[in-house]
Amino acid sequence: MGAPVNGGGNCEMPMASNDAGPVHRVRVDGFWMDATAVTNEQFARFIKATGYVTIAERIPTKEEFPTAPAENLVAGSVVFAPTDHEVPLDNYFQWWTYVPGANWRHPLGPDSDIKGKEKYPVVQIAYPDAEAYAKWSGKRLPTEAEFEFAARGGLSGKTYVWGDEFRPNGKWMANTWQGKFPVKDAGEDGFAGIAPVKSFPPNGYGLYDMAGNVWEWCSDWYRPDYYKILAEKGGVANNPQGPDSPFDPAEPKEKKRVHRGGSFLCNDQYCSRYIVGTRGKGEVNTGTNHLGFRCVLSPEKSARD
Ligand SMILES: [Ca+2]
Ligand SMILES: [Cu+2]
Repeated sequence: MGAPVNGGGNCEMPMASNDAGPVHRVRVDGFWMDATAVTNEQFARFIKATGYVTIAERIPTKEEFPTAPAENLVAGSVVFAPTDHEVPLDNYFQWWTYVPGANWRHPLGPDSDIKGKEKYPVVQIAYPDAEAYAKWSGKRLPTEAEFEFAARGGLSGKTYVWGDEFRPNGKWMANTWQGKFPVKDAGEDGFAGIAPVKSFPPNGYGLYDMAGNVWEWCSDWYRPDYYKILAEKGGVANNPQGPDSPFDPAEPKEKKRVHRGGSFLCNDQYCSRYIVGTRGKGEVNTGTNHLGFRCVLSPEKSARD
């Protein structure tokens, strides 16, 4: 598990980042996993049944953000916007914006909707939203180790979910970004932006989009040194559940959990974390338009009981 680290890049550099190494051995118990990310249609069923209100739809409170001016306390979420010219890739605020009114029903903001997008992955989902859905469906979110085990689809030590070649026989295997980042997604793989689930071939376990399309929440807290800690213990890590508490030196006050899989924005100029074994991270209450989730189930428990 993990990915070889190539050079001194930080977590936002292309190829594998420092937090993905060293490669270490892991075993996980058997489990079932959703074949696709949770779709808008599935999430809508959960909302209808429970009346659950997602984090992005709730008005942030003064208690949560004591220093924020009252006019900034507006429900919304984070949306990618291409830049109108080439920019240095050193500051992601150039292409990420907090958009009032953005949420799972309006993934890009109030003028967008999900009509006709029933089979697209639900996005603008914060960790507690994903957890609430999982609980309702009698499942749970995968650990990071489970996600990677599943993503590898029975292969071992490969660069990608499907093997070592990015485009075997010229075939696109995942929804990623082509063209100059973050200016224009050329969509050479068939999709500029998000794609419906099952648009690309499944992996060896029959799982779709385990790389690319949308990032997916895992239940582990994020620490960049977690793999180092596991590797130093030696042997085989048995069902690792992640560290006891989160810590990201880049943003030490934020509580982050692991994201896995990379998204339709990933590319080899900035962030190529469609490479299996590489890691992402996100503050637990923050959704984006390229972040979703899927659930898993341990075999001794059956769904919805
Ligand atoms: Ca694409
Ligand atoms: Cu990426």
